This record gives sequence, structure tokens and C-alpha cells, in this order.
Amino acid sequence: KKKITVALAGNPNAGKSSLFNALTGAHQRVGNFPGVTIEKHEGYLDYRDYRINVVDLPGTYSLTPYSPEEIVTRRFIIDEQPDVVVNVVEGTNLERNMMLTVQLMEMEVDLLVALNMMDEVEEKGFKIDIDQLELLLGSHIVPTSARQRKGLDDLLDHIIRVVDGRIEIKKNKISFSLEVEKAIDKIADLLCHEPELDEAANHRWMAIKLLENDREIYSQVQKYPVWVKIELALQEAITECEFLHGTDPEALITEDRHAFVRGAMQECVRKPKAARATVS
Ligand code: GDP
Ligand code: K
Repeated sequence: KKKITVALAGNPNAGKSSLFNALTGAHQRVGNFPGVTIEKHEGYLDYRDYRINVVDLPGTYSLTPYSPEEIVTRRFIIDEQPDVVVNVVEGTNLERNMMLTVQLMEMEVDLLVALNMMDEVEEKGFKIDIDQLELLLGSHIVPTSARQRKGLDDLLDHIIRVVDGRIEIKKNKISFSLEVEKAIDKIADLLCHEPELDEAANHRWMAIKLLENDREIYSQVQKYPVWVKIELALQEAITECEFLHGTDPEALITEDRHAFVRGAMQECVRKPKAARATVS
């Protein structure tokens, strides 16, 4: 059988463990992620011609390196390069969950979205325009109900089709404010010309992270001669954003992510009447 690795990523309580258990059943083991005390739940299942190794990443709201969960999640994605990342989202709480989705999009991974808790979505009367949301995300969305073991085969079929290249992941990019985009291009280009930097590195993503003052990426890049020019570009971006928007690139990037998610929700989600007043 061909071996592939699938990583489950999502907010706490999105239903990752339920999905992980439903998929891997008894074939599980618990270890630790390197260097931290966070448990690593790993398991496998055989499906069609594949042995699918499933890694349940820790629940996280973001991919900034502030908590061990966030660091573990993104390190795993960068270092282990799973064949597919399945972002498990809570269908009744999409707006909050999607903030992680957009950050996974930024990493340009082969992303599938498991739209979980569909039973609750239907019961509560949420209407989600899945086709339109897929267009905006550039990723396929598979409705699931992990607790009821529904949608699992559909999800597995999608995973295999991604691996076989029969599903194209569009890898849509969120466009940030003009000044931020200009800075991203400039810094990505500088990174691109640093011969010692890993060729496989995602320069756009690193540029975004540098603009977000990401200390891990800072220390990674600071050792190269190109750092002098990058530091100048960062300084320039800060000055320009402060002048034009009254705020720094880091805050703008967060705002732009929120704006993207808000727009997507307005286009694609109708909340039930009773929930409109209470669910934000
Ligand atoms: P995790 O933190 O992402 O691992 O989430 P869990 O798998 O622990 O799920 C959180 C809670 O949501 C648990 O009470 C689950 O039983 C419940 N849950 C998970 N998936 C579903 C689902 O598809 N439908 C419903 N109604 N509840 C679910
Ligand atoms: K719940």
C-alpha cells in the first residue's frame, strides 16, 4: 500500500479527536512532539490502495508562535510536509474557526476543510453555501459529523483524490492592504535571492511572518547577509503603514484576515433567526 500522511488541524472543540478516533479506531499510539510535552496522537487506517497515517495536531486558534500548540502545529506542517492537511472546523461557529483556515491557506498547504458538526448545523437551521465558500477558499469542503461517523468516506475519497492529483487545490491568496502586499513582494524577493535559504521555503509566507514580528522566522533569517536589506524593508513598511493607516503591518495583517473571513461569512452563511442575536 502507498503510505501517505494526513494532519488534522483545527480550533479546540472543533471535533478533531472525534474525527481522529472515527478514522483510526484501534490503530492509535500516543507520543510526544519533539521538544515539548504536548501529546502527539498518531494512528492509521487502510483505505483503497493507501495506508493513511493520521496525525492529530494540537487544537489551536492561530499559527503565530505564542503557544506551544501553535509552534508544534506549524513546525509539523513545515518540517513533516503532510500530504494533506485537513482543517476541521465547527460548522456552527465558522467565523471564529476560519481565522485558522486563512492562516493555513497562507502556508499554501494541500488543504481540505472538514465542515464538522453538520448535524448541529442542520438542526439549528444554519444555511451554508458550500460551493461559494469553496470558491473563496480555493479548497474543497467536505461536510462531516464526526460524532455520528458521517462523511468519513467522502473525506477519505477527497484525501486520496488530492494525493492522486485529481483534485486541484487552488491555493487562493488573501490579498492584504496594498502597502503590506508591496512589502511582502519585496521581502519575498530578497529571501528568494538568498542562496543559503532552503529552496523549498515558502518565501511569501516567511515575508508575512516577518511583517508580523514572528520571532521564530526572525531568528531563522537573521543569520543571512540578506537580513540587512530585509530589516530596511521591514522598517520602510512600518513607516509607510503608520503614515497611511495609523497602524503597523502586524495589525493590518490581522485586520485583513478578519475582513476576508467576515466577507466570506456574509456571502456564504445564513444564521438561523434565533441565533442571529446571540451568535457573533
Ligand atoms: P477537539 O477538541 O477538536 O478534539 O474536539 P472533540 O473531538 O473533543 O469534540 C468536542 C465536542 O464536540 C465533544 O463533545 C464531541 O462529542 C462533540 N462533537 C465532535 N464532533 C461532533 C459532531 O460532528 N456533531 C456533534 N453534534 N458534536 C460533535
Ligand atoms: K461542542
